[in-house]
Amino acid sequence: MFSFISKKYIKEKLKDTPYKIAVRNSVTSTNTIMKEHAVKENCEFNVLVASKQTAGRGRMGRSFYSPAQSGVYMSVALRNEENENPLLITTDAAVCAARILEKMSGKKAYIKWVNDIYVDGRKVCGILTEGVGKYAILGIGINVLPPKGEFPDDIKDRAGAVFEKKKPHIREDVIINFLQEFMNIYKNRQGETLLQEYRKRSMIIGKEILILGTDEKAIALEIGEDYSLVVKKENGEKVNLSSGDVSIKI
Ligand code: BT5
Repeated sequence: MFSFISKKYIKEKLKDTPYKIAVRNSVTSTNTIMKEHAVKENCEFNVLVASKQTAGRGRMGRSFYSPAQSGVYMSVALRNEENENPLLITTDAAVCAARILEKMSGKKAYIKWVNDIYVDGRKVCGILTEGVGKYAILGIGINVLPPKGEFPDDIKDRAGAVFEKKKPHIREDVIINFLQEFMNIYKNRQGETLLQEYRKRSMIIGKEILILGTDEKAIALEIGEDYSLVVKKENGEKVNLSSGDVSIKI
């Protein structure tokens, strides 16, 4: 039976939080809509959740497949603190998503630098943080359940879902757990502790990678203090890759 994400269920469980939650059945992109709001009004801790996106976005103009009855697509508006690196929102959210998905599914969740979560060797979640004026819009898409049919051809070899079978309110519980855990992390910035966990969950350290754009091969050595990826190129040169200008293929 077709079902949309229940706003009532989420609101009851998230009563005593600063979040202001809106739930829609279908939108173009929760990030795009939240960005439009953020230029016009005060929207700290506004959350927009959608059961489906028709124009879900990834980084660098890529798209994020967002079918109904399968995933959770949401955006959270946060203050863009001047003295803080917005990348930390992405990395905090990655640790948070990995924690809750692992807890809920019992399966180990890894982070693929810098913004993807992998379970059973497949990408189950992507994160896109975008700055707009005073706000940073944290967008997160999670493949909670397998899509009807299959994933599209271009991603079917690497996309996966966290759970195999439907359970009542599973998507709502993912949303609730993520938002609760994220607020906890956000309010008690755990700096070093989160970096340690990010490093521990990182799945590309020691592996050969391909730096997209340049097509150079390199070995991923470590996650730096600033969440850059330290790699050793084939010519022996060590470089720090920043998240903005590269993608990595394993
Ligand atoms: C991301 O970008 O993975 C960030 C995705 C963020 C999506 C959320 S949903 C709510 C909010 N509103 C939005 O419009 N976006 C955010 P990137 O690292 O660039 O990865 C994109 C690539 O992942 C694509 O080019 C595909 O190869 C692959 N991909 C697309 N859809 C996928 C899916 N559902 N599951 C796994 N991989 C996918």
